Amino acid sequence: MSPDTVPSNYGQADIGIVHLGLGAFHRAHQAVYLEQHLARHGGSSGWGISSANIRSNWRLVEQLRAQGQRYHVAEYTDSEHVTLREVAAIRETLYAGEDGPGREALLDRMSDPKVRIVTLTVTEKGYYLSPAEGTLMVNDPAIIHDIEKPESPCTAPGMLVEALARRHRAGIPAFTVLSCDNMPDNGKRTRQAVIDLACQRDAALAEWIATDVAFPSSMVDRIVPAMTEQDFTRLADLGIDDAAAVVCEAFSQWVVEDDFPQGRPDWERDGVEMVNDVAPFEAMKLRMLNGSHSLLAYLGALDDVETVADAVSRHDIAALLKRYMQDEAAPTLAMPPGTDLETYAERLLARFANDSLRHRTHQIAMDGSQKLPQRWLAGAQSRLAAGGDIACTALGVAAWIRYTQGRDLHGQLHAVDDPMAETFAELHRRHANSDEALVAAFLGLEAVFPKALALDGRFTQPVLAAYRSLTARGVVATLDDFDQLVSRS
Ligand code: CS2
Repeated sequence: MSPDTVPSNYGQADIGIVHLGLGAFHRAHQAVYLEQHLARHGGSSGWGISSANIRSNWRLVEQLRAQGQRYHVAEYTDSEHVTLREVAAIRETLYAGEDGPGREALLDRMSDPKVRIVTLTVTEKGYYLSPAEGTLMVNDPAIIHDIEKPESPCTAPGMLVEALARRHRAGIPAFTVLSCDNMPDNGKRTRQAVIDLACQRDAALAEWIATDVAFPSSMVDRIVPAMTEQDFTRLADLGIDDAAAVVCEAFSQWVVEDDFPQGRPDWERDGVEMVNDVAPFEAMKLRMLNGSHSLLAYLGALDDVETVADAVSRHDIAALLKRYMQDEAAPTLAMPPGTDLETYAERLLARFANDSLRHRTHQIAMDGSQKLPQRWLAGAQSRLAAGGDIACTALGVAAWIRYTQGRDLHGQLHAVDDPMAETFAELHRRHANSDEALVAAFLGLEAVFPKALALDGRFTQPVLAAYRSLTARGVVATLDDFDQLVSRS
């Protein structure tokens, strides 16, 4: 295979954006949009990026420095077509994970008047918001730390508050905060986290943030699996020796609420959709794409299915995803005219089937406590309010409960990567002898399940029936008899 190559060869760009969360997603999504922007402006637009990790992965920060802040993104349409892009939009990388110069360097950068936007991909749990209520978890040890030592924060909300406090003191206008994480109303949620934290420190600062800082929302979409040895070998075959490289799909979408009082790049010229209201796009992506992802991830992981492509190659799982999207997700969405959800669903299944990507079901299955509310539960509530069916969602919830046991349906052990993993283990220990008590205990987790849903028999009964079927008969038989299971529960 000979790839299409896109080298990076513009002049040194000034830094105008700070990004928190230098993961694979950021490198393959936002940085690529900015790469195109900077290439168009010959590097002179002032919107280069400084990217920081605040809690983990200092190695990547060092790696990028060692290779002159350049890396490759391999965009696979399918196994025959790949575009190899060189990216130099990330002008600086910082690690602020421990006390010391890294944290100060990041806060200095965030306080620089030339920085006018701070973006984030810190995953759902990085906001320290209760998943069900969306308020700041003031009893979390990391947040307690940031309340007690606000000048040396260790969380993303803490960094934002401290940097804004420094700007406020110095009379520098606030930056705009743009969340790029998979949460509904991610701008409003980020605002809530930052203002809740600032309130603990200084009411006047909180007031200034509430009036002066814009927190636009955005919907981000590109499938960017964690890199595997196999990916690095494939890249080596294409002549690329790059420890910071990322492999992803060719598809990419970014819809951004256009609220940048301090200015922004002319992103619309690079395919970013700048809109007044992101909410319908967020809901569509979260419930259709991410909701399907979680559904196939829990069922697949329980049945020893390694990747997303392997899962959708199974007729039973593909049929379930179609049914979920058509009957349970799409009817809950109110989209602007011209949006065709049927075509969107078909394209999602085609994207999932891209077997050039080794997107592991266990990767998607992590952090379920943070993901379920926006992917499934909000939709299920609106479906039930309309008298609709939620059988596929109930099956997903049952699979998630079973997954949190840390053992698949064939007896193989797996890690349960979730901030609530200890609580889950305790519930499994305590209710090992009763499916009914176990399911009730999980649905009673107020941090995850809205009370009204946990008390609604139209939800709890199908979850219990699906749980029993999965554990007694496995995934294949449960899906084979799915219609019967639905009519019985
Ligand atoms: C996935 C997402 O890991 C997950 O939970 O559902 O990372 C998904 O691949 C992206 O949101 C696609 O845009």
